[in-house]
Amino acid sequence: MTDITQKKPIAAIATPVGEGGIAVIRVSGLEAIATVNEAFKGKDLTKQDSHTVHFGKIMNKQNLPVDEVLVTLFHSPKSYTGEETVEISCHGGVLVTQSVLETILALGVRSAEPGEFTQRAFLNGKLDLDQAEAVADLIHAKSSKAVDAAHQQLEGRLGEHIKKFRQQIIDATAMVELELDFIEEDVEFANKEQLQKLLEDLDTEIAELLETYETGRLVKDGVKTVLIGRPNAGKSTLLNTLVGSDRAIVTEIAGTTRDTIDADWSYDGLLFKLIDTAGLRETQDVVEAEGVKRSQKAFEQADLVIYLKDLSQSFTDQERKEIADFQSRAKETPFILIGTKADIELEGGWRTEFDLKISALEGEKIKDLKKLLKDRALENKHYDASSLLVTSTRHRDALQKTKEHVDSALRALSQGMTGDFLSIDLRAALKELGTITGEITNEDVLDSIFSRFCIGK
Ligand SMILES: Nc1nc2c(ncn2[C@@H]2O[C@H](COP(=O)(O)OP(=O)(O)OP(=O)(O)O)[C@@H](O)[C@H]2O)c(=O)[nH]1
Ligand SMILES: [Mg+2]
Repeated sequence: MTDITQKKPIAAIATPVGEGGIAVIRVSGLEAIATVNEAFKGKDLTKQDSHTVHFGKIMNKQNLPVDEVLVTLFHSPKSYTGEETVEISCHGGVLVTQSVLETILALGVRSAEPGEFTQRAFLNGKLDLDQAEAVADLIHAKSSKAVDAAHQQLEGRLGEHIKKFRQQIIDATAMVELELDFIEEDVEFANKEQLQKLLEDLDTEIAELLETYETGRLVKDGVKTVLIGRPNAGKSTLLNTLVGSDRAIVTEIAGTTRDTIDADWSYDGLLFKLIDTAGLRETQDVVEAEGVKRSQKAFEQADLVIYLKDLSQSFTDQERKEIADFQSRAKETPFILIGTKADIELEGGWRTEFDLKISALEGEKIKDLKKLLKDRALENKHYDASSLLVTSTRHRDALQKTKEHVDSALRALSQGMTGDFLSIDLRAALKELGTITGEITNEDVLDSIFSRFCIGK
């Protein structure tokens, strides 16, 4: 662990703003305990052990009580930030909490920026950068699978992989450098095959980790699922059925939905971001035409498309063409063809294969549809709860660049280039890996990462 640097103390309310049983104000930094002690009426906090809790009152400058509180003390380095830390639990009213915070700020403590506690934890070596990012992911997680993925990262599972990759590169570098030492004596590259195998294995392992990103992204951000079809097909009805409330307006008038409507829906731990759209048709109505445009745009960003066909109406040429279009693009965007209004289905068979025929009105096959959505969303993507997923584009980009450098080293090796060429590639690969865990970083990256946090974390 790096040495702990205690910076000037910062403070913030760590619990959500609003009325609650209790609220917590966190103070961290140099002499945080002595500073809070100035406003604390109770035991002398500077004489208490780490990880102890004390009852007392916070008093303002006029020596009037602000609130009765419990303070928890953490001595450096045994705290979240690594610094000396005090957590003040006060009554959970908006005004009370604010007054306690202001009393602490009046002692010369600065208001914390978003994520500043976690940033200090990172700078003090308490967390790797990818773990700090996992803290933000955990806070923002909207489904149980997203929570699982963030936990994996927080436990350091990604960091372990990165450390292993680093070691492999260091081993490769050692082999290359051995060759460099002997170059004047014209020694053959004795370990060429061994080096090649090492780099090839590394290349495969990075590629395997990279492959998890597609699933990781869906798990973390949710599956963008677009409901598409002709006016009156029953899109809004299905959206309402899935989310279990009247989120979208449903009428028998074709062209009811004008704008796209978003709703979050979770199934079996996976978040779906459902998007209901305006029915696809040629129209003179400017508002509806704009809606149709938006439907098409929603489709372009979709992870999954559900095309709904009203089974009480025979196919139009336009519908056949649309379905064929979606089917031809199904490789890039998974596509489900659903027949709706099965309760009033036309007599006579269909030449088209439906994935399912449902009736939202009678609740028929809705369970099967939910399961189908999940299966299709994660189809061809390996997922099991214990597997590590790359969920951030920042990590994916760095892994991709690492792989490019390893590829380039492999090419140099096969072309019989000298060791110094390989060294350049290997050093560049190491550098990329270092950006994931935060050994190598710059302020812009840190700012953008920690600005995602809430104040008080
Ligand atoms: N019988 C029957 N009627 C349904 C079913 N699902 C929807 N409907 C009816 O079909 C009509 C149109 O439903 P909507 O959900 O508004 O259709 P939409 O696809 O959103 O239509 P637009 O917004 O106009 O594009 C309404 O009168 C619904 O009550 C069903 O399963 N069975
Ligand atoms: Mg609608």
